[in-house]
Amino acid sequence: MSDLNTSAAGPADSADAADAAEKRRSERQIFYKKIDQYNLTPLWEQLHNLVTKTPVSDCRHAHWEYGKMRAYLAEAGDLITAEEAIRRVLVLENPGLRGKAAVTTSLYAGLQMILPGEIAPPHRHTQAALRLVLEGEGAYTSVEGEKTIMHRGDFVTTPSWTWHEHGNESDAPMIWLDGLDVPLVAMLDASFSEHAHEQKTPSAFKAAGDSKARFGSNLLPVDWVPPSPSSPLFCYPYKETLASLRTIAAGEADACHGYKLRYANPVTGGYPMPTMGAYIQLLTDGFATAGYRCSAGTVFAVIDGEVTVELEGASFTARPNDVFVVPSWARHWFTARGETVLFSFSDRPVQEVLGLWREQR
Ligand code: 1HN
Repeated sequence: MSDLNTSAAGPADSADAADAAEKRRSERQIFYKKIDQYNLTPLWEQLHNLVTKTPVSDCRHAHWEYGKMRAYLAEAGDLITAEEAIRRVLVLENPGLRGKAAVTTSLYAGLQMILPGEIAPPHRHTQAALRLVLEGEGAYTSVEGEKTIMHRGDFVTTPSWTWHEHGNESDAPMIWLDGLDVPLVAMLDASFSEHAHEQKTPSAFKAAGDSKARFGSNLLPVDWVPPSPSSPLFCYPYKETLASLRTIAAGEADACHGYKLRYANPVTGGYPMPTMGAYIQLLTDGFATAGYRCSAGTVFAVIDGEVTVELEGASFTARPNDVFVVPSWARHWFTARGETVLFSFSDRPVQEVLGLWREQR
């Protein structure tokens, strides 16, 4: 009897307990308000949001169809010149991150168009850029004074703090996907930039193909010491990439990736740039991948073929030049129709050097 009396609260007791809890809550709220004026806040109210069991992100899966983006870019071409715009780009904003110029939490993506005869003036910035050429033939990007003529599917890099400009001497529009580490650099408060007119010594002219000759042909300049963690090779031609994929496709496919390669810095074997990894993968007709997820939110672009993507309870089919996003830790499945080639990029190099990157097959 006495046991029952002490352990089971009667109606009066529970009302007292509720009053006490309410009093506690309101005392805490008063306390929080008081310390707030002094720029202090209690960790215990948000610890569970800060240290989650698995990644929790505002980044959502997303899919942009090329036909729609292409039509809007054409309209933009009537509204503004490349010179006026500096860069005529439509930013692909993640629907969960609107207003932040972010395609994933750490990365930026945009579709850039340069019309015949236009130039996009030289500048440099601490943000690193990559390009995947989607449409057109023969326009150029110049990096550190070296021109690269671009073809569809080519992967072109503009490492941090390298001078770069674009020009279109062909007779058709040139369109490419830009990937930059803009949100990451913003998070680190490390944005610096310069325009060519502010520069006293313009970068020296180099012959087209200079970097491929020096670094991309199983040769290196004698006494070469990498001056930066970025690849000295600026262009990875699709013609060669596709030949590699088709050659390895004679072997066994990886259950989650099909035939997947990463673009490499030929000097170090590392990533082309320290903040962004870039990848190319081939899925044979009808290939269905096993479920896969990793902690690096990833932007994909379809180069050839067609892929049906299942993730987060949704499903969509991406066709050539479409762009889509797989958020961090979102398990996804791909099914290919026709020989399908997917380009992708992510912040995996950053996560790896910080010891953060995880995957689950
Ligand atoms: C940039 O420099 C380019 O050089 C494209 O083509 C997009 C987005 C944000 C910041 C710099 C380019 C950019 C960018």
